[in-house]
Amino acid sequence: MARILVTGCAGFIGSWIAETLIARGSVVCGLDNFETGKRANIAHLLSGSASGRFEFIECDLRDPGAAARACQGVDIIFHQAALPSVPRSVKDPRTSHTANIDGTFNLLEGARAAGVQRIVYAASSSAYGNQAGFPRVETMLPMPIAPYPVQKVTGELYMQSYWQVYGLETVCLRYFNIFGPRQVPDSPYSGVMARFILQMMRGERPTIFGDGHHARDFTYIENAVSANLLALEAPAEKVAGRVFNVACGQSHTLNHIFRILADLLDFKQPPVYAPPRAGDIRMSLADISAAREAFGYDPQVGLEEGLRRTVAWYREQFALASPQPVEKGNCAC
Ligand code: UD2
Repeated sequence: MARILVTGCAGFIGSWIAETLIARGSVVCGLDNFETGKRANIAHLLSGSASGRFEFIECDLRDPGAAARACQGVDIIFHQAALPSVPRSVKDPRTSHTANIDGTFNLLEGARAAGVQRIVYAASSSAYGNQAGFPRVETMLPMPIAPYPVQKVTGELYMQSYWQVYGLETVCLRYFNIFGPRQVPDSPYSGVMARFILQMMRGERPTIFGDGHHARDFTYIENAVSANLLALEAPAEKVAGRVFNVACGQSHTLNHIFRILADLLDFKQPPVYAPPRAGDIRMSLADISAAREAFGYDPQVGLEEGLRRTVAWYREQFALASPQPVEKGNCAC
């Protein structure tokens, strides 16, 4: 059986990939440094029925020796470890540079030395920048604006180089605003969906940066996980050395997202509008036909269903974190 390494396994997307692989019968080794990942995201993998099929290594890919050791005996890698967020990279480019470029390079070097067969890499749709032309097609030249997309495009170029020079099968998946359960909601760098949901649940007015017409091709997590598993199984001649958009192929404005979430959460107040963030792109919309043709990617969960599931999950977490007092007369005992 292939030995699979998931980097960033305690993060939002990495924990979903690890969990799905284990549910399908794979044995998974997960790696995280907990810089943004959460122990709670892998607690269920470390105990219970999954525990025999999950091994965890706490390490930082900025350490070349640790990266090389993590690759020993590994056949496949899902490289999700990264320090995400455009505004974080604008504020502190060096820290995200070391995590995203040095960490990725160290992993590639470890993988090359260990004879790893394939790496599926978490690339970013922010690579396209603000150039003209929608939907975004993989043949467009990258035009990254902020340090974060520069780092992610660098990772793509390294992935393609290691395929061409060393024959390491690398597949780059450009994620378009993935959202869903487990996305961190309470950091200044949180994704907009998680942030708005938590703020509305707390009765706080969310802030929309810009006029609300900024739009994203928001993609529910299960669609992104399915793209990863399909990219793992696809023949090398279809995917190796290539870049693919992973999205839904529909763009939604922040005003629209605000309205759907306000309905789902029965939130009655208006948003606060603030100036756009430095480094933000205005709009994203993907052409997903390359992934469809190369490995049969077909996103199954649309925006509204994804938001319903996401809101339900945060409601459950919020209720667990702040139990309500039992009202008199409601007690069934
Ligand atoms: C997301 C990813 C990034 C990368 C990129 C690809 C996150 C946190 N970031 O960046 O890693 O993959 O997509 O395109 O998932 N916004 C508000 N109010 C808020 C927070 C955000 O209006 O409180 C706006 C923000 O200005 C932007 C949009 O929402 O216009 C999306 O922001 P984001 O931080 O969720 O994601 P993005 O697109 O910067």
